[in-house]
Amino acid sequence: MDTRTHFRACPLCEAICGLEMRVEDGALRAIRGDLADPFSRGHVCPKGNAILDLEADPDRVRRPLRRRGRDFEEIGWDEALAEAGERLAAVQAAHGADALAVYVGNPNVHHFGHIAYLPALLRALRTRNVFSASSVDQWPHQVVARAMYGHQFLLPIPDLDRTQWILVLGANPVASNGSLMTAPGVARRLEDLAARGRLVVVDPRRTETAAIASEHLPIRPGADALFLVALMQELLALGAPRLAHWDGRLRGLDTALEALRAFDTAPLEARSGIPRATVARLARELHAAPSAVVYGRMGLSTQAFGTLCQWLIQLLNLLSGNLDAEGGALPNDAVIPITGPGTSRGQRDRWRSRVRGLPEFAGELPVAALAEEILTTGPGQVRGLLTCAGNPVLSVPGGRALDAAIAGLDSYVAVDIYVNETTRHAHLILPPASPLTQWHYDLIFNAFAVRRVARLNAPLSAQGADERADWQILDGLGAAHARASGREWRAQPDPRRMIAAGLERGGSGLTLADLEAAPHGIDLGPLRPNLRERLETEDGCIDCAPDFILDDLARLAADARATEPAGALRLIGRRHVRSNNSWMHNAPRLVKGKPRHHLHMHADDLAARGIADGARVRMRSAAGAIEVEVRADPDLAPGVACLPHGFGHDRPGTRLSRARAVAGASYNDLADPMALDVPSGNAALNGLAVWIEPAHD
Ligand SMILES: Nc1nc2c(c(=O)[nH]1)N[C@H]1C(S)=C(S)[C@@H](COP(=O)(O)OP(=O)(O)OC[C@H]3O[C@@H](n4cnc5c(=O)[nH]c(N)nc54)[C@H](O)[C@@H]3O)O[C@H]1N2
Ligand SMILES: Nc1nc2c(c(=O)[nH]1)N[C@H]1C(S)=C(S)[C@@H](COP(=O)(O)OP(=O)(O)OC[C@H]3O[C@@H](n4cnc5c(=O)[nH]c(N)nc54)[C@H](O)[C@@H]3O)O[C@H]1N2
Ligand code: SF4
Ligand SMILES: [Mo]
Repeated sequence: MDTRTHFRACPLCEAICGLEMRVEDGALRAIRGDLADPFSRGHVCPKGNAILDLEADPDRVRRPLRRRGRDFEEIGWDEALAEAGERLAAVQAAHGADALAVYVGNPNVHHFGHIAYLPALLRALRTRNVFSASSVDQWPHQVVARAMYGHQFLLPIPDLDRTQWILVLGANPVASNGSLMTAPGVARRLEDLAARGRLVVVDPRRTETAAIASEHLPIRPGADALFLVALMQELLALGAPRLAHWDGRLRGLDTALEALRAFDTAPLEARSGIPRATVARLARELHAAPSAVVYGRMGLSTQAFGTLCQWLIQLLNLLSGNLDAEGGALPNDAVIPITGPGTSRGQRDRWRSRVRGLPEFAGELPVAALAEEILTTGPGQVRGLLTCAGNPVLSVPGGRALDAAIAGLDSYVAVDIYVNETTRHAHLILPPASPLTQWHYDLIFNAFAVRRVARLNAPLSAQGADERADWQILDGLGAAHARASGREWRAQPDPRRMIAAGLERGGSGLTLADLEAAPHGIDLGPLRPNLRERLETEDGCIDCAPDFILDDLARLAADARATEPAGALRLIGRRHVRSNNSWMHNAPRLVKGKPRHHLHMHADDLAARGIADGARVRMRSAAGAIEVEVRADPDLAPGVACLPHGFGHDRPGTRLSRARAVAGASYNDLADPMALDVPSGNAALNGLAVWIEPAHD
């Protein structure tokens, strides 16, 4: 038997763990963590192993599919690409450029052949109706980075391995493996941190991360901005801020601090459930720690005050002397830069969505507006769709309406590897070859990592003659669309050449050959201060008081005084280490064992409604209703309900034989597309008011 090992970074989450893959007689047989990867040091999670399932999945689409009635037929690549280009061009010729919408999903960012090739295609399509998973995820981070530091990707990352004190809000890295903080084996890193210093977790649920923390504060959903304003007030009360590093480089600080000092935080305890004295003690700890960092993620970004939360976090890190400081929060100066010349800094409000008038950010509109852009008639109505690695029917608020809207489109082309809840409506599905057959460099996650690292990933095996790589499909689509619309298309270079050009632009001195000689990756050391030199604002200063963010304080003040709707619970999400958004429930390794799609509630809330543990309940919000099984959960505070997103796999016409068995219901059939974090337009998914009662058969 011919046996060999291959080393590659895992493409399934932000942790980018090095994997060791055993290949026997040309077939992938086993996966384990790559002990020689200096960053991940052998870490692997159940999803990494489930690559075996993905590679072997009989449901996976491997040839282009064309709709035929209610089913699909396989067709050849040349025909598929030509027809896809014609369909997209025809919609635009008949109804204008904006009649074509594009939705770009999460896995794009995990494949060089997607992320590096999308910009050229999007430019060629010339539509203003571009949407992505970013506006149900991290837009507040990008909007704040752009407003304060001048570039959407100048994101300070927690210096996790060196900090002495960390306040984690609305993130559960032990389950999610960390986000906007690439840190493979993050649980061990957090345990080490808690042992040498303090790890404080603010989360309505006692999560897996809270369980290893020094302290857990169960907050009421959506109360974080108020909590952070109070924390800032307490920090300011401890004395002058530590700003020597920023001499002459801060604009608007007095304006910001004046607004925050004047803000009425009297409702803090009633609204958040956290006593003022606790906040004052945390401020003293933050002030006294030799190094410290405040970090907030999904639970903060996808709530009604996502932008205020992220702005307050930046200011807390700044004023406690921890911004751009070792052990604090520092941007990663990656060897392939994603900021600086030639990159998109992230403009705001150059155009607005047709129906609701929502401002654009970084060339995209909020995806919460996609369904209405399809369903509302009139000039500029969306009539065609291109999705690339996305499942918006399960991922964006108002999923049911979007499902119906997509079903009625004139043309829908999907670049995807499954016939799922969204792509089942496609006229054409174009499936990329396995990522294991491609060259790959993590453009984004090396740049958001807690250390300076670089890793080039070589193909494990050759792409088949009857397969097309992701980058070839995107390039081919661009060419076919240009041909059909009588325009020019400049073919894109292959990934190796793109990666080499990126390295050269970065000027680190590292070459493709250097990376190729280090198949386990290269460690270039810890994060180092560099934000001050990299600020991209017009005047080179940090803007501490962007108008459109300060304006939102009035909305926060109103929320702090609002009364709870009668009988409502507040719904939040949940991630599990064996799940990955909506698309890995077809992997046997991940879905075996007890079901994980249940609604969780506190036993008192069940009793008050006469609901038995394990029963089916009917849950309703202002936007929709679903039915799902419920479980009592002692880790949830009363008044809070908790449901994972990405389920609801029982719709007809999909090819997901395993996922059907764990159908569950979709969180986003309840989530309200009108509920937004106003300054960014990001969806407010968490903190949704829901009413729950026993389901009647
Ligand atoms: N209620 C609620 N909603 C949420 C969230 C939440 O916490 N709660 N989380 C949000 C977040 S953070 C995100 S990122 C979004 C995710 O939203 P989406 O990106 O829309 O959803 P995914 O489930 O990641 O779907 C990924 C799609 O990519 C396909 N795919 C997988 N690998 C490849 C590949 O290599 N190439 C191609 N072309 N396709 C591939 C899969 O088949 C699937 O269709 O969901 C958001 N929605
Ligand atoms: N296993 C697994 N890993 C994943 C994913 C997955 O689906 N499964 N998805 C990947 C993706 S696309 C992303 S973006 C990352 C996300 O990574 P994380 O941000 O770590 O994601 P979550 O686990 O959703 O953590 C959000 C936390 O916020 C809490 N929360 C909800 N509402 C509030 C609130 O109002 N205030 C506070 N303080 N907390 C609140 C929730 O209880 C939850 O514990 O995970 C990635 N990794
Ligand atoms: S933690 Fe993330 S990168 Fe590491 S093996 Fe699991 S899914 Fe892959
Ligand atoms: Mo995400």
